[in-house]
Amino acid sequence: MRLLPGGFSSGSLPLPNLYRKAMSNKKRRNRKAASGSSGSTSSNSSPTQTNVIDGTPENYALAGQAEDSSQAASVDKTGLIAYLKANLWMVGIICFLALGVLGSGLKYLDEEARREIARRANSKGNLNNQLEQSFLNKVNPFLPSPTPTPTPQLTRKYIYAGSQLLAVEDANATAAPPSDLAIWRPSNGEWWVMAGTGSQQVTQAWGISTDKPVPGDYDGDGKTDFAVWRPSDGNWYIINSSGGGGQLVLGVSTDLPAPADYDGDGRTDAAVYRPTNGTWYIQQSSDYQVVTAQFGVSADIPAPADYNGDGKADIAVWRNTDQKFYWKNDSGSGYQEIYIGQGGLPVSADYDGDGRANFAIKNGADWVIMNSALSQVQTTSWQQAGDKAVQNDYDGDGKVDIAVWHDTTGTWYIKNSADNSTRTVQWGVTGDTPVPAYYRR
Ligand SMILES: [Ca+2]
Ligand SMILES: [Ca+2]
Ligand SMILES: [Ca+2]
Ligand SMILES: [Ca+2]
Repeated sequence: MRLLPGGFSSGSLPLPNLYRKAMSNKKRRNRKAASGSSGSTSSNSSPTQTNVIDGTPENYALAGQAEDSSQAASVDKTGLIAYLKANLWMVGIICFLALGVLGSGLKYLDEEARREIARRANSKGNLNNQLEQSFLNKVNPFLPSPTPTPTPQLTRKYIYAGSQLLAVEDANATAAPPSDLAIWRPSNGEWWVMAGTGSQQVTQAWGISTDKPVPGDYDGDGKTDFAVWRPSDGNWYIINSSGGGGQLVLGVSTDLPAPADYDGDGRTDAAVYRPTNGTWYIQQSSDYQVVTAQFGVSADIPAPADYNGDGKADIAVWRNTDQKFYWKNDSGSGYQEIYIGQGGLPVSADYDGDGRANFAIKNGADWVIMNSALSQVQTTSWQQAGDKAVQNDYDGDGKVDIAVWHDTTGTWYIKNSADNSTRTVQWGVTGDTPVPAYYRR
């Protein structure tokens, strides 16, 4: 073994202070045995002795100068491995600190990536995609990816009026809800609305025997409201389907009630036709003003409906002696005569589903319906002459169905416009008044 100046062997070159302090006593003894000029052989090294054995700063410099670089590297590696083996706890701490620094770095990068994605998403007005948010998930394949949120497959439409839910409809199905079968019983003032699929029947006591039922959507929530008009004092009593109720005074005992949405605000307006002077009195729901219009003669029957499809009910009367409808234009003072060619009772409604009511009458068992072009009538015979007309859209196809109610049996006969099939339902008894509408919509 080649001795180095200062008495150290090449196999025991002094390590940097950090390593030196932790060297084992066994190695120190070996080095001392190899040194021929060591001042002490005692194993009980005093601080002074330790300094001598391990060398002074001058010794380190001498040793470094004497060694060639390859030898020094080899010795360093051997010493380092030995040192690491002997100090696993410190290695553990160092590794732990290093991992902590690495983890902090990755976490910072991850958060920065999230912020950047959020900035880009916000600038586009798009929602963040959870899958794209995590930088860690991209660089670390062992982290579980978030389960992708399924794209909602909406098949239903939620229809609101303000905050109130009006209807839930299947977007793929017919949008128009079917009309309810309903009767009003004058003897006790009860309303009976037949149950539909998945719904309960509705009963409501509202009105007295001398009242006249005037159902309509007075609060504009899309559902028909129970309402009666009392001829004796002209009072209208309304239960709003959205809650609460309404009461107003309009009309005298000889008037004929003619409620409809004349101002087109989506709410039914209370209205009467006064045969004695041929005048219409309409309380507009939009401003509560009562507007009047002189249109008709004493024998006329009011037949208001939206004939031109502008969303406003139009004033019109049926004059049986002329076999004509008289239709007041929405604007101006003009009017139009529609000749049907037969006598009967008016049953105007939108039978062809074009959004415009058709002028129509029921003559005995025959339904005589004018087309929207006012060019020709179509006649359909349906059930018996004495039946009451109860036309409405019962099959929900957007077209009003020809239908009658047979008083002696309380039976409804509906001619479904969708497929021309016949629906027969018993609902009500003799003496009831049929009042079909959209109560449960
Ligand atoms: Ca309503
Ligand atoms: Ca209105
Ligand atoms: Ca109109
Ligand atoms: Ca229909």
